[in-house]
Amino acid sequence: MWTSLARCLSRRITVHLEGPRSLQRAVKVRGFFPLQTWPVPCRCMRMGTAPRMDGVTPAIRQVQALDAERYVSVRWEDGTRSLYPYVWLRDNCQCAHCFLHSAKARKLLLTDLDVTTRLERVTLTEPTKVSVVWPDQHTSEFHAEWLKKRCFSQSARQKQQEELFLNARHCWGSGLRVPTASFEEVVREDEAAFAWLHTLRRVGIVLLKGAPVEQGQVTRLSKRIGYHRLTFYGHTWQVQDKADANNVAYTSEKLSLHSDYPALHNPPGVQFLHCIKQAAEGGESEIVDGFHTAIQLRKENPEAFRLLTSLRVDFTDTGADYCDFQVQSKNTIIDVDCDGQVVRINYNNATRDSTLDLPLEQVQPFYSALRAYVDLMSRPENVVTYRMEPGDVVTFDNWRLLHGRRSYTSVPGHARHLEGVYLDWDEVMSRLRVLRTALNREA
Ligand code: OGA
Ligand code: NM2
Ligand code: ZN
Ligand code: ZN
Repeated sequence: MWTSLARCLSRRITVHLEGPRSLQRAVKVRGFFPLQTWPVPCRCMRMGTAPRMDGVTPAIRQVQALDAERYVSVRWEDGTRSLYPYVWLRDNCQCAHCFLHSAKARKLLLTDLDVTTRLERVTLTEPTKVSVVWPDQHTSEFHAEWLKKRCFSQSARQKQQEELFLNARHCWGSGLRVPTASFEEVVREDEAAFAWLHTLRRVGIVLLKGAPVEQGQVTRLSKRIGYHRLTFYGHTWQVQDKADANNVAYTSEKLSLHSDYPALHNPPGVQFLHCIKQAAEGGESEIVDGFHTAIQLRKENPEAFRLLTSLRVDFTDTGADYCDFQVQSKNTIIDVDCDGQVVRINYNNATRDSTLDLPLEQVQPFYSALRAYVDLMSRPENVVTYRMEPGDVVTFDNWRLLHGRRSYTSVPGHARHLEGVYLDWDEVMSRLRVLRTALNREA
């Protein structure tokens, strides 16, 4: 069952990048998501270009040194051209003197790099091999495939970056049917693990079913990636109604939509939550696509978006757990990168500090902006509600999703219990790439 899901997931994504019409065809064929529940592509996606190199080494027709610009020009068999700066070629010489192949790392020191180097000659020694002789007679060889991948054109760079980081996202609203997979298959099978992580990246959430109903499962799952992220709440943490709770999560109260741990300057990228025991009544989960709703806010209320992306808010977390702690951070509610893309949401109303380091006249506008975003994300069309059952492990993007839980009734002898663990995206993406390479799969 999972194998077909895995095929379905990767096909779905490849097809999606080709455009919405073929997307609809794929949905009908596979039926994984009913059409209305498909994550709706929207402006907040960074569109990637789908096809990767087909494994056939591209051939070169001609190479030429452009001395005025200090570029090597590579004319490909299909008539297109790529330009490579001399300095970059010299810096990236692949010979054993300049590059340590066992570490796939540069040996050449920057202080030994002539950043205005000239070249003596460039020749095409084979249809797929370029040789450069430098003025000091040092020789570098570059393969066509290696060069093609590193072409400096805007479209080639975009394609390479999408392949490396999978930043294109499927946005969704209340119509999302939460992607589901088998816990045991993900732990045991590479194909299943790849599909899981790929969907976790693209959609932001995957619900794994059928985990043993005992502690230790989120640790097993984090070992599948590599290692977890330790915080002051411990290696793993138990979400239960506790006396003298050191966090509002450890009560039976409602948790409004939040991301975990904005009190850290680098909040955990990924979270796994395993339901060991569900409440007799209440305790349902709610999720929202924080990126999708932030883009909606930018459109509907640009001033609120501007304030939430520019004003830094204080967060605080004090207590004792793994050890005693007094954590303080300053984060914008919505983080954007230098291109203006939304990259992280930092919001937990419980840990937002009463210290608010803003000029007096910016306080009221900040509250109005925050309220506008919270009201927008809470609209029924943006919220997905589900109920975790024992054996479910929800895995989600803590930089993107806001999540909440309804209050629950604590019945003695039937205490609700979830076990959680944090990871970071670097480690999760690393595992995704390793699996992709091992399975020889497309982005
Ligand atoms: C939390 C949390 C969800 C739940 O502990 O931060 O979001 O369902 N818990 O209890
Ligand atoms: N827990 C669940 O931001 C937060 O305080 C999130 C973290 C206690 C580890 C809750
Ligand atoms: Zn060299
Ligand atoms: Zn939480």
